[in-house]
Amino acid sequence: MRILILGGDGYLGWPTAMHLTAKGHKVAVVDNYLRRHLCREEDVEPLFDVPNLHKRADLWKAVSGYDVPMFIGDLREWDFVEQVFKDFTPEAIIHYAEQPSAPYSMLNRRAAMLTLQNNLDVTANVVFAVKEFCPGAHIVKIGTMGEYGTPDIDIEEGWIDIKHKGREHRFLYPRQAGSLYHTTKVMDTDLLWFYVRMWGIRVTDLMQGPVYGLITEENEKDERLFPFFNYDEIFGTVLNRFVVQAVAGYPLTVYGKGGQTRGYLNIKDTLNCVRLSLENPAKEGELRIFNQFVETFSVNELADKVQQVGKGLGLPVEVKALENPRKEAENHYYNPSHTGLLELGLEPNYLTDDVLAQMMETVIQHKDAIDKNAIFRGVRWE
Ligand code: UPG
Repeated sequence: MRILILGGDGYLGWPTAMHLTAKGHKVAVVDNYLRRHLCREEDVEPLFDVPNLHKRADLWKAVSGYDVPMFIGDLREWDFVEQVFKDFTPEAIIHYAEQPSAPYSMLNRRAAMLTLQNNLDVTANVVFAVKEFCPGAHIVKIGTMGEYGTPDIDIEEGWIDIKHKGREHRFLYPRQAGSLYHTTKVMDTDLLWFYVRMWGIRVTDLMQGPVYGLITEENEKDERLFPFFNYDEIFGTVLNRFVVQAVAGYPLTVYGKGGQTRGYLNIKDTLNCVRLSLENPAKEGELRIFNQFVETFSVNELADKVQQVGKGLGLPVEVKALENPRKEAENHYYNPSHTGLLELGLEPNYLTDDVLAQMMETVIQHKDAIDKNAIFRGVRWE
């Protein structure tokens, strides 16, 4: 399949490019280095130096023999979008090209506007490009479990049947996101659903939970192919942060009561979920939604696991509850369903002690590169 990866330089984008080429697909990547640029601006660099996309593609070619052609540019600009889609004519598009951080979106007005404009403009341009240059192509969009928030009832997989005054109708499951970033994902879903109804495009929206990890089948023998590994407050996801904190001797930053529960997955599972969605596409005129995670944990449970495994490696890990800089429920009901991807054949990689220990051992080798000042600055939601 000819697959175009938008946001192909990112934490998930580059590992996806390697994975799909290794599985026999023809892949091209697009990126404008927004993530790198924002990390530099906020002085929160990832743990490992990451070569630019040209160098990553050369490295991957030398290791695997596969080509990954690339387009460097901004998908908010229609001329660039036109050039990319005309040149590559994809059969499927993976859309990761968004500002991905909730704390970044809450920093200030400028960051909020960048998040809104970037995320919505790119999503709209993708829809217009598919209609004009490759009708029938399948859009696989990364959404977030954060679109649903934490309602006091079970979370369904995208849709809910509502009975009202004796009649029944199927609607998108109610969404109530907890940051502006997560809200842009809700808006993306609405935009896609609108054009599914109007133009019959085919879309899979993957409601993903926080991802952890850095090792995949494709990069395990060569660290130069590792993804961005952010551990800072803005771009790092919670478990990646806790692992780095454990190694740095920095008390684990549990926000508030720590009962915040989310659905988590290993980066290896992200790659498999995306590939399974591509290889079993949505139908024309369908918005298919999967909840993309494999197990749920509270923040306290994650901190306990990191503490236990850290102790086993001789790390004296402390946990410190901080006043929560976010506005979110700290004790809540959480029971989201997640059967769709399992039915497509996903074989989950669970968070075992061995998996955590392997992450910690990798980070220990780069302990000197950890910048403790980036770990917590207190970006408040207010
Ligand atoms: N949390 C802490 N301490 C920390 C960091 C986070 O307690 O040091 C809590 C946080 O308050 C939240 C939970 O951990 O309740 C998860 O936070 P985080 O891992 O930062 O996830 P999100 O803010 O939900 O965002 C990540 C990705 C985003 C993706 C989303 C999927 O950044 O791109 O859409 O996970 O849920």
